[in-house]
Amino acid sequence: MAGKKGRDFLHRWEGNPIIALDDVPFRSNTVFNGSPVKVDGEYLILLRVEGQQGYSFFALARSDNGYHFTLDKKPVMMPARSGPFAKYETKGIEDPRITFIEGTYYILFTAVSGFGPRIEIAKTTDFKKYERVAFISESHNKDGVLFPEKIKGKYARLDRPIGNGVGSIWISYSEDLIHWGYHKIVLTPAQGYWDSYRVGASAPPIKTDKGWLEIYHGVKMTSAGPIYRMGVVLLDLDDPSKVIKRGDQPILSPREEYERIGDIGNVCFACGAVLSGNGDMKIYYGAADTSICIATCTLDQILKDGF
Ligand code: BMA
Repeated sequence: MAGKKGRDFLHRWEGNPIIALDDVPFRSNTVFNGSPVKVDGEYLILLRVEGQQGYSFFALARSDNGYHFTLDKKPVMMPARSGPFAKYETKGIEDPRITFIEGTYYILFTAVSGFGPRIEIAKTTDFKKYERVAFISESHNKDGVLFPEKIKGKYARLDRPIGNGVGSIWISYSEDLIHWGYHKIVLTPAQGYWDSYRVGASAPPIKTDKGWLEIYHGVKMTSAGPIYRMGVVLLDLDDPSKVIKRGDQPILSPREEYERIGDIGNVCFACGAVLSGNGDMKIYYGAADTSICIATCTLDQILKDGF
């Protein structure tokens, strides 16, 4: 059920956080910003774990019900330390987002190095073997999410280059998932609103009969630092550079202690959602860069009242 009027639109699960440091079976610093996917009835979350060394890598969590997760004993993807990817992963790999297209799970993530963040793509078919494919942006770009199907014959993605200090959501298209073009701005920070400092795509877009539903993060800068909130925007099905509707209020804001206090406080940062056949949505989000939580609603509710 969506939240009460006057507070947040989304409903927080009472058992939050669902994954925290004590659930990680190897010594780490934090666990957050995980991308969920349902594979043959099993819920998987590809998690960002920050090691005590200081850089991030990925681990995998599994669950039968979407609420209680167990982590695999070892990380599944570490920053490359040799080969063609190593130079741009020296500071780690962050914020994976999974999209399933025609039998393959594609993972867009942020490779971080002294040259700045850039978007990289990897793929897996079984969550056992992960293959890096290519870097798909230059530096100072992150928050890459892939649409789950081709649009007018081309793959499409959203991302967030920082241009002139402004963090806006852009769209681009590709024939082969490697070479990208036709870049266009989709959403810019809204002056005077909760997302006035930066906006970035969070979950891979969800197809609905009303348009592409994008759960994004909006940042407001305050004298005490940034506040990361979750919001929604509806994009045109045939031309997702066109905004149909944009929420003027967030759907979730940091309020609980686990969202307020952590390595980076005041952060609710979604990386994905799982939609059931009956329209129930589980949105998985990183809280305060320190744990993973769930917030719920239904697709009908979000399309009707989320904006
Ligand atoms: C963003 C990303 C996220 C992080 C958020 C809040 O720029 O780095 O991984 O959750 O900042 O710190």
